[in-house]
Amino acid sequence: MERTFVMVKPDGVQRGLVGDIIKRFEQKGLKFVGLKMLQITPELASKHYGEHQGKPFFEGLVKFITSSPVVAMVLEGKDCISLVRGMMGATDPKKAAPGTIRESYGIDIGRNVVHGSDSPESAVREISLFFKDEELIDYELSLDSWIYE
Ligand code: D4T
Repeated sequence: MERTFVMVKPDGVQRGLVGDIIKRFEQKGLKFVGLKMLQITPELASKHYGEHQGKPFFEGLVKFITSSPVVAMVLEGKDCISLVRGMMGATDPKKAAPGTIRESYGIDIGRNVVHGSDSPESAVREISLFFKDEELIDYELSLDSWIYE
């Protein structure tokens, strides 16, 4: 089983999309092992988006991500990093496949509603940036045998 970090960004929270987005992951069969709302500080934003430092959109990205609360979560499931990336769709909502979260809810690349880790290394890094160990809960889902063969 793999874990990934997912976040409903400020636009998703402001637009009342949290429930719909969480519902998609629940209905897919992914397990929530951590879930919370928080206000991202500029310091946390710079760490999270460190790879984009120096790019033209960096300043706007930090301003946006710190502008209002986000909902952060850790999901667990088989191949869930690529599974969640697929469910979110391409970074630019205009290029996202039909039915994906970003295609369904977004228009501009800088307001693309959700974030999900893009690799196992990013997942480990992002989970530890946003969650303490004690905030992640290990438990069995009784439905697992109806989701996995
Ligand atoms: P995140 O990290 O938000 O899940 O997005 P992606 O992993 O899909 O895409 P990314 O890291 O390349 O971009 C991070 C973040 O920056 C915004 N962005 C990106 C932007 O506003 N303008 C741009 O030109 C790009 C490339 C959108 C997502």
